[in-house]
Formats: sequence, C-alpha cells, structure tokens
Amino acid sequence: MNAPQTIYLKDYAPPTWLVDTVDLDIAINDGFALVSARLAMRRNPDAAAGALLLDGEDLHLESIRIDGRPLGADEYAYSGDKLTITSVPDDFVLETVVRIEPDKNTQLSGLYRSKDGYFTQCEAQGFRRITFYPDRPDVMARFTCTLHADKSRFPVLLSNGNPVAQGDEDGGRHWAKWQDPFAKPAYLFACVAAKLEVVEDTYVTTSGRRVRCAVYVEPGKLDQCAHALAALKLSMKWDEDVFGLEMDLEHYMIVAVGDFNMGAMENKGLNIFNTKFVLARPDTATDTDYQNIDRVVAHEYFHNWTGNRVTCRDWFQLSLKEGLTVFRDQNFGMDVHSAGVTRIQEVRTLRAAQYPEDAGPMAHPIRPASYAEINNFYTATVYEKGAEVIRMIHTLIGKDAFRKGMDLYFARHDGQAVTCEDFVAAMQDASGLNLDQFQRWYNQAGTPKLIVRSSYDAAGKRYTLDVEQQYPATPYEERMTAEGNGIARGPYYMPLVLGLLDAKGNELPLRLAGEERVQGTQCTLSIRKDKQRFVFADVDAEPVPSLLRGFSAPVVLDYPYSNDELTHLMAFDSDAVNRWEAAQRLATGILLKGIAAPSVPADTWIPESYVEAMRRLLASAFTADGDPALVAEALVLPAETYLAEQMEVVEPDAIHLARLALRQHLAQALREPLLKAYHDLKVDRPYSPDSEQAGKRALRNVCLSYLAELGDEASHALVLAHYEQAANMTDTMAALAALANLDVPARHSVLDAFYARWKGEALVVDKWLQVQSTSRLPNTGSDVRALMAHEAFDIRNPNKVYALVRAFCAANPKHFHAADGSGYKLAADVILQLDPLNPQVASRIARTFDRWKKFDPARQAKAREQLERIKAQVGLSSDVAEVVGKALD
Ligand code: 0A1
Ligand code: ZN
Repeated sequence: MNAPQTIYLKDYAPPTWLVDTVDLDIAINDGFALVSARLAMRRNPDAAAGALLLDGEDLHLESIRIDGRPLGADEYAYSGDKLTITSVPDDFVLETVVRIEPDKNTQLSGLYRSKDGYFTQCEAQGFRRITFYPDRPDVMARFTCTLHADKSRFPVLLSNGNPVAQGDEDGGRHWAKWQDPFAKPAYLFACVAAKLEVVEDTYVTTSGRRVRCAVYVEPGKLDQCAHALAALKLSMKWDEDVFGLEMDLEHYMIVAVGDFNMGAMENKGLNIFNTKFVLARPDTATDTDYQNIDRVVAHEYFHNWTGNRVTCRDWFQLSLKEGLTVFRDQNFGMDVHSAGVTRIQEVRTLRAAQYPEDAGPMAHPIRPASYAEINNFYTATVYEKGAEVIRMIHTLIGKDAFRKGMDLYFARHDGQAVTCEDFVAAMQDASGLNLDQFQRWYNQAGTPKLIVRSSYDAAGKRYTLDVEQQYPATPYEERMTAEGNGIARGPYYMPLVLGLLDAKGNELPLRLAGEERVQGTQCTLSIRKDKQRFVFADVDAEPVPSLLRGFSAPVVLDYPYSNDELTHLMAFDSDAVNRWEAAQRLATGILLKGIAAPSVPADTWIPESYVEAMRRLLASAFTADGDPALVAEALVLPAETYLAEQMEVVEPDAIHLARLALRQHLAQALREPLLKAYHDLKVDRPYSPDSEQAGKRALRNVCLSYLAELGDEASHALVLAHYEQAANMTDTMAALAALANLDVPARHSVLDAFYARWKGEALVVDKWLQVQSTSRLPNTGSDVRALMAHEAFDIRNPNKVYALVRAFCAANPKHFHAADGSGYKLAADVILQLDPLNPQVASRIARTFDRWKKFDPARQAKAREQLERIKAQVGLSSDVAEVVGKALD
C-alpha cells in the first residue's frame, strides 16, 4: 500500500547524460511562476547508453524543444516524476517551459512562498520541483539565472554567483540576471525574490580578494543581524588560518526566512537560513541562540569547500560533506568559545540524539547502504556521528597530517563529486596510516560498547587495562542480511585517549611495558581488535584511570568506577570532558538506584558524599582557575531521556520523580551556597554573548533552577524577581522556564504578559510555546492541544511545530509517554494533519516514536495503536511511511 521503494548504494551508476550549462529564467507572477530552462546536454562517455530521463515533480509542462525543434506528443512522456525523451542526439540543447505554483508549495522544497517573498530549498531533491533536470549531485553544471517579478513587491532578486545585468520591464516589473562561475550540482541552486533589507560588510581574503558579505532580512529586523554578519567574517578568517581555504566568490549572501524545514542551506554564494540562526538581539535571543548562530553560520560557510567545491557523488555519501563540515564547525566553536564546554555540549547532544537513533528502528551507518526517502537521512548519525568519525581520524593521524590530508583531498578532488572512500584515501595517503579497517565506521551501524577492566600488580608496579569491544547487529544489519545484502561485521579501529591519576590527583607519566618511550601524561591507545591488553610500567600505586578523554571515540564506555573514583576524577582530572563525565556517571548511578526504588525516601538513596561532591563542584567555580560554564554543565543532572536509555524497560514516571527528588534534595542541602553563587554571579556589565559572561549567566541560571525546586514562597519570589530584573533574553527565559514548572498564580499572568510583549517576534513566540510544551505540570498535554488552536500557532510553520509539538514529544517524556496514551495520540494527530502539507516535518515528529518498544506492554499497545493508525492513512508520504514502517517492523 504505502510501501516506499528502497534505493541501494550498490545500484549506483554514473549519469547517462551530463549538463554543461543551465540557463534559467524564472518569472514570478500572481499565483504561479513560469520557469524556462535551457540545458546544454551531452552523452556521458563514461556511462552506459540509455534514453534521456529527467526528474520532475509537480511541474506543468508548457513546451519542450530539442535544438530549437518542438517535440511532438509521441516523442516524450511525463509520468508525474520522470520525463522520458526516447531519442536525442549525443549533444543537444533542451529547452523546457514549466508552470509551477509556489504559493501552494507547503512542503517548503523547491520554490516556495514565505510571507510576502519567494525562496528556494533544493537539497536534497527540490530542484526537480522547479524544472526538469537530472537531479543528482554528480551532475555538475554552470548556472545562469534570470528572475522577473513585480518591482515594488519584490525589490530584491538574488541567485548564486555574480549579478551580471538588471533592468525594468513593462507593468512595474523588473529583472535581474545572476551567473555562477562555478559548476555545481542542482541541489546548490538558490534564488530569492522578496522585499528585504540588507546589512553589508567587506572581507578581504589573504590573497586580496574583496568579498561583499551581506545579510538579508525582512524589513524591520536590521538591528538583529550584526552577530550573524560578524560570525561570517570570523568564519572566513578561521578557514584561512586553520585550513588555508579562502572564499572564492565576490558575493557571499545570507538570506533569512521564517519558513524553513531545517537550520540553513549552503547554496553557492547564497545561503538561505532559518531566521532562528540569523536574528539576534540581547532582548530577543539567548546566549545559546548566539552560539548556535556562530555555529550554523560557520557550518554553511565551511560547506563552500567541504560540500560545494568538492561535493557528494550520490546521497549515500551525505556524511562526506556533513560529518566533515560539522567537525569543522565544532572546531570553530571550540576555538571561539570554551573548548571544553563546547565539546561537552557536543557529547551531550550525541548521546541524547544519536545513540538512541543507533539503538532504534532507524539505525543506520554514517553512510547508509539503502534508504527509502533521502530526506529521512539528515540525521544525528550522518551529522554528529559523522563528525565523530572525522574527529577519530584527526586523533589517530594528528593535526598536521590531517591538514595535509585536507590539502590532498582538495588537490585531488576540487570540482568533483566524490565518495567517502575518496576522503579516507586522502587521509591515508597523507598520513601513511592504513585506514582500511577504519572504514568499518562508514558501513556498520550501532554504538559499539568498549568494556575496560583494570588490574594492578603492586609487586611488579604494573597496571593492566583489558579492553574489549562489542558491536552487536542492529535492525539495519538484520534487514540488510535478510535482503541478501549483509556485510561481514568486525571490530572497529578507534583511538582510546587516556591518563592515569594518583591518589593525590596528579597525572602519572605513562610508559607502556616493553616500550622505552614515556608518552607524557596522556596517551592514545590504538584499539583494533575484539580484545586487547595494555600494560603500563612503573606505576607506583593503583591509579584511577581517566578513560576516553575528550570523548575520543563514539562508544559506550563500560568501566566499573566506584563513586569515590568518580568524585576523584570530578575534582582532579585535567580533561574537562572527563570531569563532567564523572559527574554524569555519578548522578546516573544514584538516579538509577532511586528509579528502582520509587517508594523509598530520597535521602536513603542519595549518598551524603554525592551532595558534598556537588558542593565542592559549585565552589570550584569561584577559584582562580574556575570555569563557571563547565560547572554549570556538570551541575545539570542527566536528562530523563538519557536515563531512559540506560534502562531495560523505561519507567518514565519513576525517572521523572527520582530526578526531581534529587534536584530537590540538592536544592535543600545546598541552599546557602546556591543562593550565594546566584548573587555573586550577577553580571553588571552591558550584555555581550561572549563565553565569559555567558558562562556566568549559565551557572547563575542553573543555581536559580535548583532554588526554584525549594517550592517555598521565597523561592517563588526569587524566580519572579529574576524575571522582572532580567536585562536579556537568557535571564528572562531562565525565569520563565522555572515558572512554567510552578503551579502558582503568577504563572498565568507572566506567560500572558510575555506573549503580549513579544507576539510580534516570531522567534520569541517559539520560546513561549516551548516553555509551555516542556512544562512538567499535569495539564501540559491539554495545554499543548489548546495552544495548537492559539493564534500564535501555525502548523505550516516548521519552527512553530518544532517548538510546540516536537519539543513536547522529544523533551517532555513524562507527558509524551503518559500512561493513558494521550501524548501518543496528540503526536499522531499532528503527524496525520501535517503529512499532506509538509512530509519532512511530519516525518521528524514521527521519529519521536522511535523508542516505543523500550516501554512497558501497556504503553507499547497505546503507541502501536497510533503507529498503525498513521500507517493506514491513504496517500501517506514516503517520508512518514518509511519511519513508521521501520518502527513497526
Ligand atoms: N545541507 C544543510 C541542511 C539541509 C538539508 C536539507 C534541507 O532541506 C531538506 C535543508 C537544509 C546543512 O547541512 O546545513
Ligand atoms: Zn551541513
């Protein structure tokens, strides 16, 4: 019925036809657009023979010519998704005119309307919704684009590359012609026709090229662009400094649009961004928003080399550009913000989003071998795990060899569409390190488990680590095997970075038995086999191992740490990630005990030593080398969803209650130091999103959120005062989030006043929706339903759906997994309503069912009922069908 067709990597064949140049002419009219395309095409000498097949979706063909001759009706056929022309010469010009309806394009793929303007999104397969084309990334062509539109309604007309001509036309219309000097795949095409305002700046590259940097936004938002523009210039400088990569165009434009499925898009010279990752002002955006803007602006800019100059041969290679570009934007983030805290936040996201994905029905390797809907593969695995895989190469071969590998990659492949193997080969050839075994990271799904056990031989002063890796097959592998496409699985090659701490917290010099060389106090062990043993010599007393420093491999580390060892690492480890990780492990262990004993009073399962460790942790923020941002991260308890992943059968209510009890216990026990920290951390200077100020605010707001758990009048008053005195959105949201969890009269009036104040700022309204949808109060499910009918909500706007519905499903487990099934029903209702409008967004909501089989039979029955209901929907999109189908398998 709804079975979507599966596409396999093994079926890849080079394109039969190539396109040298594309001349597009897009005339925007009331209610429709006419797209005339002139493609200079030729047979690919390196491909098998075949008819001319072009992709096309939702296109109304008006005329078609080859070398100027109109084709007769029997010379071509349009099936609804493919245009077939049976007989063509080896070299020809194809001219088509199609009519499209961007106003009706609610999918936001192709050319679509947002508010009063027109925008495009062509990755992965949106270009075929604009014109007939061989819409695959290994067809690269030089594009020219002429846009026509009403001059007063659409004064700004943009496309990729350079503006080459413009003029006025009859009827108050105008036109502009753009030419992109670089050949590119169609997914990087973009154009815009809208009424926009612009801020501009100039960046001069090392070789002296002047680049005009421009940020375009809807009128009235110019005062929210400065940060994005500055981030762009910073990214340009960073890529020159770190990778020697310069901007290659004279114009680099960012256009912000309010309706956008994803974060942003790296179209050549004309990035289109979700407003969420452009607009910021101290009173509208939080510190986190500012940091996200830095990262997304950098990410899209870095794609110019890793993605655009060298692109993907096919969509299975998506991680070639995404994993590498995320790795680059992560390193940018580590350089411009705190390295340790940035890395911690990445590890948190990876484990919150990617590990569950790798353990669920949608598990796939960073390079999947099959998919039904490519839009479903813009995943945490392809992006975040993909970046971890690149990071492991970086760790294994070292920074200098990595840079050489990048240079070699560009020397070999500039202007080409290539594969992940090509990238790994460049790294291998530049470093001399054999990476054959490493390729398993590209082909095997699932999170490997690294089991480490230690033993100490006091007489021989030897410390032994036994390391074992486990990598059980996932549903992905089972499916592939059932289809006859199974692969032989085997151990991974990965770096295990570690140090050893003595009883005083000093780092020990490391020498492997049998080796002369002392490695310093940190070493990288090469893990390659199922089981390996490492023996360290000259170890005077049994140390505490600090394993997997910097999170050196995306694995689950199993080591039987005692609580004392964890508090030791928390206090002394030189590695920021492992100090944080020790706090997380400690809390996780305690919470799992509390979860298992729901009726036992909290103080029986919360050790006093833990409270004292947290007290010392908080105090450490105020020492000379203290880092408030890091302490803030370490004070936050593991999320309910993370705890759920650690359980055989998830008990969402017990998890929620135990975590809340621990928070309340800490708040009571540490009330004085929390209050003191809260007062001492107040920032008196004018707002800046820099890491120092942001770190103080982060810790101060964590203190506030603990104090809010006290539940007395004084704590309520503190939250309200924080709200009233807030001089920036970071503080405002901290207070509002705390208040949204409190059943107090002020909750309503403050939420109402907030909305009244901010209803004109769409991104702030999203925050207002999200604090309500993630509230722990009992009525949240029905509040979400009510908010769906509120004027502030619009199911056609992805940001609104993400803030209200996706946040409810993904970040409010207590309510999404309500025992009566009401959360599942709410999600299914939205998915069914949204699927005909915007299948990509509907599918993202459907992914929140991924872990349904980890719950008790009663909840499973409720979830299954909703999944079956979705699956039975006639005309379901391939996007949702794939997700729901795999979930039910
Ligand atoms: N390549 C973009 C992400 C992106 C992917 C798909 C989109 O529409 C379906 C939009 C954006 C990036 O990595 O930033
Ligand atoms: Zn990307």
